[in-house]
Amino acid sequence: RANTQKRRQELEEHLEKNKQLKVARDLNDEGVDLIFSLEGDGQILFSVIVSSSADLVDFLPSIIQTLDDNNVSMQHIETRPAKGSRGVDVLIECAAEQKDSAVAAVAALKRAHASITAVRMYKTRQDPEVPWFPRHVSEIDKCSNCITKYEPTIDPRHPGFGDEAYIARREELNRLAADFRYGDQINNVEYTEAEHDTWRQVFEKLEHLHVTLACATYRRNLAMLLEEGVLTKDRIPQLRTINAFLERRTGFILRPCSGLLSARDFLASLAFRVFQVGNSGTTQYLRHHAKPHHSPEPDLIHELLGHVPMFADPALAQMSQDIGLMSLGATDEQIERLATVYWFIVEFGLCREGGHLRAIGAGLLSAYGELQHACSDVPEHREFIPAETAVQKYEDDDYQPLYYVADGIEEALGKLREYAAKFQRPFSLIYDPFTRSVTEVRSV
Ligand code: HBI
Ligand code: FE
Repeated sequence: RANTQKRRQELEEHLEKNKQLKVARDLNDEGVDLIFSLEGDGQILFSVIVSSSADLVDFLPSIIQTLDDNNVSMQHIETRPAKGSRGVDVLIECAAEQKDSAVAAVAALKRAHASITAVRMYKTRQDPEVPWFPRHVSEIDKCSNCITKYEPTIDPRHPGFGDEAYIARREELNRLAADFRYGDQINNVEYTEAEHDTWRQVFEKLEHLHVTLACATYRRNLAMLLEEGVLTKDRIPQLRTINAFLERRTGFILRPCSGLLSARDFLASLAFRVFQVGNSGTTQYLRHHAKPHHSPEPDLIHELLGHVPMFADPALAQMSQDIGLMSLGATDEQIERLATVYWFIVEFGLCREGGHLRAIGAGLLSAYGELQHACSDVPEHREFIPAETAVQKYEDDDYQPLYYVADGIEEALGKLREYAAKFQRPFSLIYDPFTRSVTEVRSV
């Protein structure tokens, strides 16, 4: 049966090809140079160059009329003196809803006016504008555009709103991060005793919850981080120390940034296994004890206690990089979708282990209030399906009312790769881990 189906398909393809050849022959018989074969469904864009020996005023109206009669619309028109001989060339960019009307219109152009000497039909180059994207890890220097959201200087929702000392400290740390360039050694930051103390308090509080609510991967990696002395309960670690560990595990490296980045810039760095971390002061976490929501902006506790143990996992690292690679040169709409997938899986994802819900998302693993909420039966839980997750609205100002659940990290990675295969982009990218660069591959 499979064989019959295959033969039928071959036959259909053969017929389809011959039909196109016939179209080409018919047009050539009409004296039209057809530079391509018409194929595919949906709107077709094409260009024609009409050459005439007459004055523009004499034959232009008949061209316009002919296109209109055949349901072809004009999108652009320009004229120039014909090469070598007397007369004019008219270039018209056209759009047709149907292949047949395009063919009929072009054939009719040849007969539209006695003065028309040649008609040539071209495929319009359809290069949509591809936004700039980094090709090498060093170009992440250009991906540090911060967006203004949840600023403690202007936003009363920020726990540090109105706290002068906190705002000054935050500015100081952000300035240090903003000066960072590829290849620089990361500055060590001197934290105050109060900041270390906040770190310890949050660490201890989370530690208890992680026993029952963090996924096995997180617990295993956190144990390793503690055992190797990379993370300690009573001192805030330095990024350099963390990087030495992460680079060995998955090749991910942390790079300081000065706050909340645009989704495009943030995702682009993931393509190179670079994670841009905000390191605003930790002091405000004390206030979170009263209102234990997740932090409104990326801060060290979230980055280091939430993300780092997860980035040490090969499957999660790969999934983050895949999302990053998909984001390079993507449209704004695609960026929005990828940011949403990232949000629901890397930040707020859950998985099932032994019949229980466990957190894999860093936004949950670093926020004891939301961690308990997410794993309780209060919010809605849905199966993680990237294409559906990508278009779900999310809450970034309060607990999520809805969480996505994967069978595990590897299963989530598998689904993401299926989604990636269907992701439309006019080129594909090859990532070279040896040079940390991407190369564009275009099909002609
Ligand atoms: N910027 N520094 C930083 N850290 C994030 O976690 C982050 C960001 N910008 C955008 C963003 N996250 C979200 O839009 C993700 O869903 C992509
Ligand atoms: Fe995060």
